[in-house]
Amino acid sequence: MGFADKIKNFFNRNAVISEELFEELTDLLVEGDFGAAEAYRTAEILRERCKKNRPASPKELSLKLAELLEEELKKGGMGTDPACLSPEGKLTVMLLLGVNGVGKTTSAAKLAALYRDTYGQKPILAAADTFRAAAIDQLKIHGERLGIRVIAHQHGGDPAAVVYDAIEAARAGGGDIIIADTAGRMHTKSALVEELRKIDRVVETRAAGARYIKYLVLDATTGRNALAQAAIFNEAVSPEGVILTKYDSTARGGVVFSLASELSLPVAYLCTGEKYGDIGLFDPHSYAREFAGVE
Ligand SMILES: Nc1nc2c(ncn2[C@@H]2O[C@H](COP(=O)(O)OP(=O)(O)OP(=O)(O)O)[C@@H](O)[C@H]2O)c(=O)[nH]1
Ligand SMILES: [Mg+2]
Repeated sequence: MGFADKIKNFFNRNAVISEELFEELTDLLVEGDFGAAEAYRTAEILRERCKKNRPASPKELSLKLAELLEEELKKGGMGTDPACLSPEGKLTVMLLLGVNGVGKTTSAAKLAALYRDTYGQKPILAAADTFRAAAIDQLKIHGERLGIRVIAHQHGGDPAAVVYDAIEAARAGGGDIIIADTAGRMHTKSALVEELRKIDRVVETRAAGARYIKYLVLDATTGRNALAQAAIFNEAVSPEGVILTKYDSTARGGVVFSLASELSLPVAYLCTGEKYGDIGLFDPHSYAREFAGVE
């Protein structure tokens, strides 16, 4: 049984609100990818709140949990519009970072489609993952399917030069938003930081005043491992936010609460499938309710 069904069953029971119930809930939160200390703290706050205002049933308790989790997400900065949506008509440069296979290229294509179709912007995709030969073709195929321009160089080329050309193309009237796919992997942290510094300099000099946003892409199915990746990237490159992918299969999703409480790193977008439309702005209210099994 998946986690979503487990938590639903837990709250759908006909049980009294007892100490055992809180202990069971603590274990369940850990199973849902909460850290142990955080699960304990969450159950403790909930227990305190229930003393003042006793829920009549586990179902009512699930509503209280959802409320508490939503507060925690908002405290961690989630649910505010990402800077890229402010209506200033400035060029936006988005860089997608993350370890192998988390969904960077797919998310770049999804974002491009979203910005064009929902926000009426003209996106340019930049194939700044020049590390892997197939990566460039993969992005080009997305571009062709979507009818969105892709700026690409040869395999092994300089990612900063790709971003440079994408900025030139946008300045020449070809776009409002550049979405750059990167190799983003950490063969070494210093190599990653060095590569990003070069891109930073290109953006600063060629697109001064642009909104420049680094998103860390994390795979929800990797559980607590995603938090470890986030901690490393947070320290090395301070991304503005997270794109959480693959929140559609067996993902348990509790790691998002740790991103909020431990790193204050907001999730900006949630991806729920492989199709272009399977992306949306992260909504703390519905995320917390879904996690707590509230229908
Ligand atoms: N189910 C599901 N699959 C996804 C999602 N996002 C990406 N994928 C799949 O995950 C796999 C890897 O996605 P990519 O976009 O190639 O990942 P990447 O980070 O660019 O990978 P590298 O370039 O190899 O580092 C592909 O099979 C995608 O279809 C999602 O939200 N849900
Ligand atoms: Mg890729």
